[in-house]
Amino acid sequence: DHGYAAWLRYEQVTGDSMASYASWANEMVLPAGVPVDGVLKTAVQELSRGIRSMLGTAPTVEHEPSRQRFIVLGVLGGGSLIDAAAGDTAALSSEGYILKTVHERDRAYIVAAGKSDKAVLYAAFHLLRLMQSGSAIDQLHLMESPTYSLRMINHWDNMDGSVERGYSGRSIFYENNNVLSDSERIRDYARLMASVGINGIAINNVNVHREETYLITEKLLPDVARIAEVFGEYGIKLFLSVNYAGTIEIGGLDTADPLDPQVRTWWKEKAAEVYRYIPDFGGFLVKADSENRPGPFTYGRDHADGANMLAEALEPYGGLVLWRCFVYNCHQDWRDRSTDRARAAYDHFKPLDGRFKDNVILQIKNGPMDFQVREPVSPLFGAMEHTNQMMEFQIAQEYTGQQKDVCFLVPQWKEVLNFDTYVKGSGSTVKEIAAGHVHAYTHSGITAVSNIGNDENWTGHHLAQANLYGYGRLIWNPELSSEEIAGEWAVQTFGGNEKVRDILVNFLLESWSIYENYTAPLGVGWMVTPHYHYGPDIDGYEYSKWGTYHFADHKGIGVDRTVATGTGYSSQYMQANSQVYDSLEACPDELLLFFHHVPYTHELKSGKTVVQHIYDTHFAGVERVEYWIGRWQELEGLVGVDRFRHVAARLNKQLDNAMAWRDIVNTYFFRKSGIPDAHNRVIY
Ligand code: BDP
Repeated sequence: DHGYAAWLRYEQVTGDSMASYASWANEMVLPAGVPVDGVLKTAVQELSRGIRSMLGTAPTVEHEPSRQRFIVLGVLGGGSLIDAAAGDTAALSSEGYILKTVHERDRAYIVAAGKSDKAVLYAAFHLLRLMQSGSAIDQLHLMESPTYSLRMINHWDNMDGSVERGYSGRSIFYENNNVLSDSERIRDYARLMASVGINGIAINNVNVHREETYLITEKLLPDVARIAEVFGEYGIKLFLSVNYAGTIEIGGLDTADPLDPQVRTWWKEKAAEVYRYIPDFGGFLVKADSENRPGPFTYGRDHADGANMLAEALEPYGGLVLWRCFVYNCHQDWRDRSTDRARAAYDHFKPLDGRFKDNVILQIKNGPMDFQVREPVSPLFGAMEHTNQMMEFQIAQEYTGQQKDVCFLVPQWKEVLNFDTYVKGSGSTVKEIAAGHVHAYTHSGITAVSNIGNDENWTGHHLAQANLYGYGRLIWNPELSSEEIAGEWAVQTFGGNEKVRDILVNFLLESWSIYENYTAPLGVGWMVTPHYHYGPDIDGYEYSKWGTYHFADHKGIGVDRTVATGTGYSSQYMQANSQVYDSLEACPDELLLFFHHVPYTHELKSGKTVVQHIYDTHFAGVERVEYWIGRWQELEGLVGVDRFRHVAARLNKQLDNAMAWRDIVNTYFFRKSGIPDAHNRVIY
């Protein structure tokens, strides 16, 4: 078993549940007169497939019930059985659904019905999830709508088949500068994504090289349209990253000035062409003026000019521009302490509030730097009342172990979502802002960089599948706890054995903190091998142009981002937060070195000194990896041999990595500070 089915394994059900499920699932009733095509057809197929796999036989599909128990599937308003059961569904969004067990005098049935075909598909997957987890379905009374309207994935896939920051093989979309013709794998991917509610996927890297620039031309659009069709069957819209300088690269013009009429016309014609091939195309994702990518700055224009130019082209078709805010100077002089990369997104975009068209959404990374193991929440999020925004997470574990080390990121994402920005007083959490509840956004939601590739198990490490699953579930419903999500995933992916479940869940829940323990301390970030971002290199980014410094010397460490003596980054937050971050006393330990430069002897809230904290956490991180290696061994025979061995091997790699970090970090700070470990452990 190589993990290809991920969480859609649908293993044969046994025991008591079997008889119960079978009593319902022999017959599927679809309202008469409704054409069963498109996404609705997918819903019927998925439900049949799952049931056949779990119970041995697929349900018969009827228009009129012939049994005493059955499942009814359909769109709300589409038939008497559904409507009688539905009750008041005004609160449901267009992607919302009900799952309800109705008991009448002489018959009973489960209604899985939604506001749209897509919602029916989500209802079907929900029912399958319950059955796969061994939950009772005799008394269902559920109503669900997704919290976010855009629930997206961004692929950083290149047409040569490589994946930027990919840790699980090559692209499933491209090879050798061609779009792959085998759609089977893409379909299986679409199934996985739809099963957790993803409804938009951008299929190419935000760094658009020359080859990918052609994705929006007649040369490649027929191939892209095939992918869009497969996604479309699963209710997923396709998006493309575009090259801001497309007019120059492939358009035969010598400018990409957003105010130039020829440039505007070119993009309008481009949009028309794209929509001819892909009528439900989602829109363009753009990385401009960032890390050497072209952008409007070249022409003395700002990002509102650039984004609006593309938005105008997409507007007639309802298309969106997802404009990234990861804009900073990546050629800065490390000797010059006046530029702070953390400030950049806010400084660039905040003054533009209100200038963007309605079909532009600013896509903002969760932190001000770059997907570190620990960062504060970006102060730009929520700071623009009149501009649509969406959150960008990274499922790919670029800085969090690269799918060699286990790092379950749902707890990190939950912290971000629960962060209160105070932009409109208390309760203005990121969670509510991204949902468009704090400012009345026309469009908003959440996106994340994918962690999949063409490895048999999709994600390299089997346990990294939990991040993909967890991301989808969390952005459907951010009130789910990390534990619930990990538990759902574990049971569906590794079966119902309680010991297996407990070990997996507890390991996943602790894994982020373990990773943080043995890597860069107290929010300072970086300290990674330059370019690769795996493994320790304390000064790797210290004297470089990227704006990524820790400023360690013999007395202390940390970045002073306070108002009085530092870069003033702390003032980008609303006062309730800025006063906490700005104050050495109030700043939370885990972000201390992000905001303050302190002596090694500075005492943390925990009562330890900074340097002792560094020593202790690095020893503890390694010990916990050793502990979990031991626990994993207990699962031999309880999980399939392939997955057992694969995870065991990766855990050994993780241990090597953790030990390297521990030894290098501890030695570095021992040598810098000259302060010995209070417990006299070995520091070289
Ligand atoms: C960084 C990655 C780089 C991406 C960039 C981005 O190292 O590969 O291109 O982010 O988000 O994390 O644009």
